Amino acid sequence: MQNAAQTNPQKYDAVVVGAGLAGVYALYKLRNQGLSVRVLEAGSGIGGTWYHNRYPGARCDIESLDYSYSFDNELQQDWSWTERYASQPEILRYINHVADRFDLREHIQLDTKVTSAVFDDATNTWTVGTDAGEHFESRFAVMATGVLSVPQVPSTTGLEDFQGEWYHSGDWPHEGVDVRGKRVGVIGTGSSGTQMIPILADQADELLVFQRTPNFCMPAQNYPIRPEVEQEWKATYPERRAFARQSGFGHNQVTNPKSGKEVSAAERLAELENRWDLGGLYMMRAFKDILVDKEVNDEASEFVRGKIRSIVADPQTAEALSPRHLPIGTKRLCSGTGYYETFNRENVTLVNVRESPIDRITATGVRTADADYDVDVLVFATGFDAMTGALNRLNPVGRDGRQLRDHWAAGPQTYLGLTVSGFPNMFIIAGPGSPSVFSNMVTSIEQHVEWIADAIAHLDGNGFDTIEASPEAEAEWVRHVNEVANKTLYRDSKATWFYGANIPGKPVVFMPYVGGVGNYWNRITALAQAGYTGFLLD
Ligand code: N01
Repeated sequence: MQNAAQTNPQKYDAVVVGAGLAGVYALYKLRNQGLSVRVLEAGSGIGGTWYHNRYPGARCDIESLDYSYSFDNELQQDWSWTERYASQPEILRYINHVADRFDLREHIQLDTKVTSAVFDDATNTWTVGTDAGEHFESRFAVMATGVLSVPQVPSTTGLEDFQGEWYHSGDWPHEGVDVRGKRVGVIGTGSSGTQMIPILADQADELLVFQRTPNFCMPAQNYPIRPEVEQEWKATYPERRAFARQSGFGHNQVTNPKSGKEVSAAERLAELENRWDLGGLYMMRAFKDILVDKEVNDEASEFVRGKIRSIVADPQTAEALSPRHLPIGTKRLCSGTGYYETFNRENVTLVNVRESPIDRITATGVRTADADYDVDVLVFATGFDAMTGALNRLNPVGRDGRQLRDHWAAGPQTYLGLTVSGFPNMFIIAGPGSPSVFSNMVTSIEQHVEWIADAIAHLDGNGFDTIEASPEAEAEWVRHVNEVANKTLYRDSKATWFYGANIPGKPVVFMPYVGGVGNYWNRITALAQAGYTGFLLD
């Protein structure tokens, strides 16, 4: 028998899926434009990534004064960040503050997983269904579903036999995990693993780090924000935000305009030392061609390997921790505190699972090709089904019954990372084909939400019902996204989640747009101003 919610869909102008930084701003913006908006969020709280990723040491790798909304000057003047790089709890407090400050909560429905989204050609409406059997009808569907929101636990056999506790970094228990007196195993040494490993090493009796591929991990150089730094940022926010929007990566880190090849060896070394001291992602701004020229990249890579050798006491461990599989930066650079130093501790062991792969999980721990390692707690810091995972699972159905999963069978096809041909009035925030994960996500989110709000205003102001990417424009954009990536060292670095390579069976296609946040923004703005070039308006 159907209940009332099933028979009587609730009607809104826009349904937004997800209440992370993207969904919250989309709600604010569209509501202020006069639309009725419903945000549907699977979690029991708002915050998206920052709600779920509560592992020890979770922290942003973009400076907090940059990684924050710019849309309201009073907000950015009132809010005070305590640290250079904000911790997960602080960012979560910030998002909740924004929701309260702008009276957004009443429009957000928590504990509601969207299970379907179907476009009706006859009425030009989306019908969005939830796991509770509710239905929502709306003219616009805004997918703020996140790009690193589907945790990936490898299909290692035997996990069901494991008698201890196990967790994924992206789905961490809210009450925390007490590892005192325990033997802990961490599988994975990406951004999540490298952040949590030093803290778990401090808390646990013993820590085993199962590493398949070493990553470059920069010292974050995190510290409390000095009052004069905060004041300076707040006095110059308009210029700083404008700079970020026109920059390569959507933040205020300045890239050295020089090629690594036009300076002397001494100057190159001094610049690399300087970037190491600045910390985190600054290393990738050392030279304008660090991600394009292999020789320049090789020198930076070797510089960091030298740092690893100087920190890690045991030469064999230092070598095992030294990345040699990918040019520096072609997998997201890690930014942590005390990561390499951790391997000098007596209670920490590095297990090289590239040399001796994990065979299976047993009742008591991890079995590799040549040993058994017993653990009480097993942590999967094994990443996400990035960029397409959430949308492919939701699998929206567009015009003529076309399923997104089919349309994306050979890899994500989008126009500008914002829209998909055959899916009218559906927008993706920070989707594949946009700078997204390759940028300060807050800058990219704001750019997308504002573009979407303007597009809706344009439709309404000109008597159109729908906007839809043309198949030709979409194909050309996908070609362009790949063309740009192929001019960089990403071309030869396919073994990363940027390519979907971490998910068995996922098409190996480069997903983000690396043409630069400023260039991208100017392009999508110009296309809109020219009357939405590449779109079909009806
Ligand atoms: O995930 P990852 P993450 N057996 O995919 C290993 C953002 N982020 O959660 O490289 C053994 O990078 C895998 O090994 P390999 C950031 O954009 C940001 O750490 O496939 N190992 C790798 O070491 C980041 O890039 C922040 O050989 C297995 C690790 O697990 C993105 O999220 C913090 C394995 C996964 O690394 C994802 O980062 C956290 C297996 N079967 C996340 N399967 C900050 O802002 C996987 N691995 C700082």
